[in-house]
Amino acid sequence: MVSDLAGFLTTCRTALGAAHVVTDPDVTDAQATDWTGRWRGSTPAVLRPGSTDEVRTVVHAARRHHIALVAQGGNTGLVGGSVPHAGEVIVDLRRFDELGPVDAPAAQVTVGAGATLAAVADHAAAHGLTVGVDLAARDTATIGGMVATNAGGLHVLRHGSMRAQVVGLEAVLGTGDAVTANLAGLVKDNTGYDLPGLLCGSEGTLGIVTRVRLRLVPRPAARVVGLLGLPTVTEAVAALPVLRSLDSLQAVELILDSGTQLVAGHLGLPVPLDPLPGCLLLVELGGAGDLLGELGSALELLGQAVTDSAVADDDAGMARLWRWREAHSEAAAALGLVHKADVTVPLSDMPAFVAAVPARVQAVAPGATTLLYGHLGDGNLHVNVVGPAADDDSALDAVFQLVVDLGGSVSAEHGIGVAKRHWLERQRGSAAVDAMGAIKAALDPDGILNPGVLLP
Ligand code: FAD
Ligand code: 2HG
Ligand code: ZN
Repeated sequence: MVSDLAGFLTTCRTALGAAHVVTDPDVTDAQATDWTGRWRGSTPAVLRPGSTDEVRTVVHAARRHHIALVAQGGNTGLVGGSVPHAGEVIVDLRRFDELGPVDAPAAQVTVGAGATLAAVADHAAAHGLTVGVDLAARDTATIGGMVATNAGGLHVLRHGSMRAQVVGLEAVLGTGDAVTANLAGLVKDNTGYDLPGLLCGSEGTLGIVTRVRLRLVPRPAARVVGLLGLPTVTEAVAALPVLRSLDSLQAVELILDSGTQLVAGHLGLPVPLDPLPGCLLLVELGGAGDLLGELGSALELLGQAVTDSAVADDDAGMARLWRWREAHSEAAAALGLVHKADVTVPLSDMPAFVAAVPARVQAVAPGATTLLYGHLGDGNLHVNVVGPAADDDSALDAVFQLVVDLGGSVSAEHGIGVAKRHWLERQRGSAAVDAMGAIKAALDPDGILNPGVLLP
């Protein structure tokens, strides 16, 4: 099939206005590379539609002229899904940034797919509400991208991942048809297949999300953050029952001494606990009760397992403690090109997994630096490896093999993208992958949406 880029762009210029069809390489090149710099593509154009009708026109024209498209929000995805690997045209959704009125009785809001997480959270805060998912890329990541990746983040143990926040949505499918599903925000609607649920985690391969109806959660009246030092991951996992018993628990995040030292060097700060324990848990409580008292009783119950701790209940102090966890991605990036894995393993295997990963990586990538941290409360660990060349998958493949052997998942939250495509079938089995392929063929019959992403 011969593609007709010139004809396609002419249609787009007429529909979107020439200003919203960007072909200047100074702009397009930046959007063709991902946040990590590992995934680099190229694109002839970035389209910036401003309405659902314009997206429909773009998709219909793409079908007619045989042009492949890549949906893009904040371009903070970490699996290469937002990058045009084979010269696809980028559809940038960031003009969809409208924030609908907060429906306080329903605790819901309808927002454009291009609204950033931070903008939606600020908008909801005026009503004492917030978004149930939070993550460090909040100022740039868009709601559409978070839906498409079914993002997880820091509060999954409290509120679930993005799929649990999505009540309804509007999307333009690969057919060019716009579908709306429960934008009215009905709590109960059992009329057939769950399209919003299907689009969550579809990574732009089935449809382009344009608007989202989000469930909001109460914004905690107050918060307390504790950084607890423990000797090893074994004690950290053993602490989970006590921490989970806390009514106000919002987050339990894991960092290790090696990562803490790296962040200290990166930020130019002394380590937060001295002497530095082998393992640190960042614990956040939120609510209206006696949070310091609650954390204090947990510390008492944990006894000598916690060798040292730092606690803050003021905004600046809590932000300082969170920085030790959230700065891991940027500290790793400062070392060089980072290979990223976001895996789940059964919590009972977590200590052995943490112990085994650096050696597995060294065996195939001698001299590589391995950084481990993550959302311990969800059994989700991030593995960052610096050393191997961009196209060398051997280190992450060794990690993924260990994960699969333990009955875990090769993606806890970032998705499959192009980074883990070759693991999908081993992870899900051929029948499931065939079913996914059938859904893809039905909703994107010409295969023009994010070809090469997610499905093998
Ligand atoms: P993009 O990167 O633009 O796109 C991601 C995928 O979604 C691509 O496949 C793209 O094609 C598709 N897509 C984007 N918009 C749409 C749309 N409107 N319709 C259909 N498809 C679309 N993820 C977590 O889960 N938890 C974390 O804690 C977390 N922390 C992060 C911290 C940092 C510093 C960074 C850089 C990233 C982090 N991420 C995390 C990864 C990332 O998945 C999220 O930031 C976010 O979900 C991506 O949103 P985005 O708008 O940037 O999407
Ligand atoms: C986090 O939890 C994110 O900080 C990013 O999911 C992880 O950069 C990473 O590897
Ligand atoms: Zn994460």
